[in-house]
Amino acid sequence: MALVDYELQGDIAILRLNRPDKRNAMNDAMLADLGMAADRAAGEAKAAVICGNGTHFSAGLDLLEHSQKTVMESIDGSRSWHAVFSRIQRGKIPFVAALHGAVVGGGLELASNAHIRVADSETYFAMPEGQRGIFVGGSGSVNITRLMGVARMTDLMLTGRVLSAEEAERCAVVTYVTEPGKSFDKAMELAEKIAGNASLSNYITINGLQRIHDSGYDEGLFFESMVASLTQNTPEAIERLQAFVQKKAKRLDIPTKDRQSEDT
Ligand code: 1HE
Repeated sequence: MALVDYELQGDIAILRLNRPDKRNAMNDAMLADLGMAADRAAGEAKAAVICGNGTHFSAGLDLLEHSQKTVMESIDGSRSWHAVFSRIQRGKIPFVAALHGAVVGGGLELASNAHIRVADSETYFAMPEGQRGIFVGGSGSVNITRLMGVARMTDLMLTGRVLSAEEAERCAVVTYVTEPGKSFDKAMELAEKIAGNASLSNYITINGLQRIHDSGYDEGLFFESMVASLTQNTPEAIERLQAFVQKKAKRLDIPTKDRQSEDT
């Protein structure tokens, strides 16, 4: 049985962590399945949703398997998490994480490598590494810290504090909170929208934005100009720009109640 279920629905790949009896704790076999599923999605989908089967998104690293590893095996393990998660974060297509239940330790590290995170209102988040006597190894010190900042990450890691979905939204760990049980539907809705964008725009957004943010001010602006001109000169961009000029483009989804009509 695959530890990550894979399904293609139209342009959207759906990756479901599939070890619900162990709360989707990530062991080496599941990580390998996740890598294969991410590669398959990159080859045939325009966007992906990652979620968890059962009552929780993920309880993080499989602590039983981890407790049997030598120092060198742990280093290898951590580097494998980095390699697989990079194929998600810096791959070809955007990933939306649909979160529910526990999003803990390595589960939050995985979610932090998606490009958008949606949680239902009962989701909770924690980094219990300190309590377990370990440190993050799945890119959390970089990627979760990028989302919430060093001060909050330090707090979570030192105190084991559990954040609610509402608190997670306030510190930008998630950008959408839904009713209980609805995070997957919302994630699919977002993935459909994303899949409708020009694929090069999506590619540059997921591969360029964070790199620009990490670079110096001047380098960032220069890189921005280069990728902007590269993007706008593709046939897909030219066609979309023409559609706008000819008033054939879809309008913005402005959230007003009295909007009369939606253009096609
Ligand atoms: C596990 C794991 C796991 C559950 N590794 N087996 N992560 C943690 O420290 C979180 C540990 N887990 C929990 O706190 C709880 O399981 C939950 C709050 C997530 C869910 O509670 P609950 O009541 O729904 O489930 P449970 O009864 O605690 O667990 C069900 C089974 O899953 C049980 O196995 P069973 O054989 O006794 O049925 C648990 O042992 C098993 N299970 N979580 C292994 N994590 C790359 S570095 C990342 C570092 C980290 O991720 S540190 C944080 C690790």
